[in-house]
Amino acid sequence: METNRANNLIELEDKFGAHNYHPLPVVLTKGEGVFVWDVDGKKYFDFLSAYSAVNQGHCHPRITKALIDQAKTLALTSRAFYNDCLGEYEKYVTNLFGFDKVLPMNTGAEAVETAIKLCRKWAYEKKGIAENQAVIVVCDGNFHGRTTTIISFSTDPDSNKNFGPYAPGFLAIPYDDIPALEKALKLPNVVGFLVEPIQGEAGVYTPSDDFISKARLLCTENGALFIADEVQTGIGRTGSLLAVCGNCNCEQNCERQKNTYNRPDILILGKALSGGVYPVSAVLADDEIMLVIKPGQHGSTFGGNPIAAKVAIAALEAVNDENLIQNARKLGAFFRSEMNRIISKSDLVLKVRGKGLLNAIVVNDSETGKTAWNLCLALKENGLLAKPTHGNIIRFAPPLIITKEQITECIQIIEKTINSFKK
Ligand code: IF1
Repeated sequence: METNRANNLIELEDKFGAHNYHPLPVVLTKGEGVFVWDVDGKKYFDFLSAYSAVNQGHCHPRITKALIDQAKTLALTSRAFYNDCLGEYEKYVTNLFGFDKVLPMNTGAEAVETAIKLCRKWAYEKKGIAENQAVIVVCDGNFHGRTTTIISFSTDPDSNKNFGPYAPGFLAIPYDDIPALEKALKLPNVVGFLVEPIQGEAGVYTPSDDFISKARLLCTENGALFIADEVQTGIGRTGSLLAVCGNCNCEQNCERQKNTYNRPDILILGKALSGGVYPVSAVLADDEIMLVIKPGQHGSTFGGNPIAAKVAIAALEAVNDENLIQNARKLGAFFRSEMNRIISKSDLVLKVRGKGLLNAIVVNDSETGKTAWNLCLALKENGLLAKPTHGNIIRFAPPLIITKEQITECIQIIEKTINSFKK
């Protein structure tokens, strides 16, 4: 039950803020690791991680130190001048993911827009596609951000209704449908395939095991660019450094070379690239693609700023030094097996699906999602914060630093809430 202070703060947002969200009725004031606290001092497990931006845990000391130290030294130069942080970050991140170059941006949507521009320009200048004729294949149920170009190819009315006219040059096919992709890639002027390795917003749809590897191969065979949107699935979330890595063994310090794993032609990162303390996104590609953009042809005021550079290095080092990939893989499997045990004894929840610590349950609910919403309210009362994605699906995505003891406690909260839930 919200107290006066919480209600007053909710009223302020209602009166003075746009109504572009419908948050769960909880007002947070502090975050640390896997925990957040509301204004009345109640402590919760955060099972959303700011949509996987806080993989390293809230206010990670190493990342916030990098933010504070750099913010007190040199925050923003613009790219009109060089600075002493960007080059080192660019070297670090391109080595880590195995690409020639990185184009630094700020939000995930900006990085997706950058990838679209790179793909189109590469098609016109390297592939000889007639100008303004490029077509990029996308998937039904996609979520890649909220700019007008990106919502132009969304298949979700909530994302695109009444925001037209829509940008041309996109063709949607069913997700996880290799025959449909094979057919689409043979159509004239098709130059790229933009895909989430797991569809997060659509409801944590994990595709067939061979979908990504077959898609990668088909793009190669058809001379189209394989563009992986790892904004939500990347940086350890699915139990690999990248979801496109599939089940390769991240235990060793994998040498991510140019012909290993299902290496995309363009890789899009965001969210946990900063551990949630600062907007940082990135687009990685090899010279043949990246160098089609010449000076003055793309950029942004904050893209590649010194704070972003230092924060991103700290955020990526934390993932590696704290073995968060391995932890996500191990505890994700444990979480799903425990959820399956709970589901087998309940008719409230139909299934659990996901990979690593990106999971979701499908609630036995009408499309309105009322039951899923009320279940999240009950989870909140029991000390765990999660929120329904589309209708009857609840995403469960704790920070990757969560321990076995903590996730066991969360599973107990979820089990108790499901068993005592009255529709
Ligand atoms: C909201 C969803 C998740 C993303 C993928 C690009 C972006 C996102 C795969 C754009 C962003 C965020 C946006 C946020 C809620 C959240 C979300 F529900 F919207 F769809 F995570 F599933 N690619 N996802 O998931 O990155 O510009 O936001 O930095 O808009 O409500 P961004």
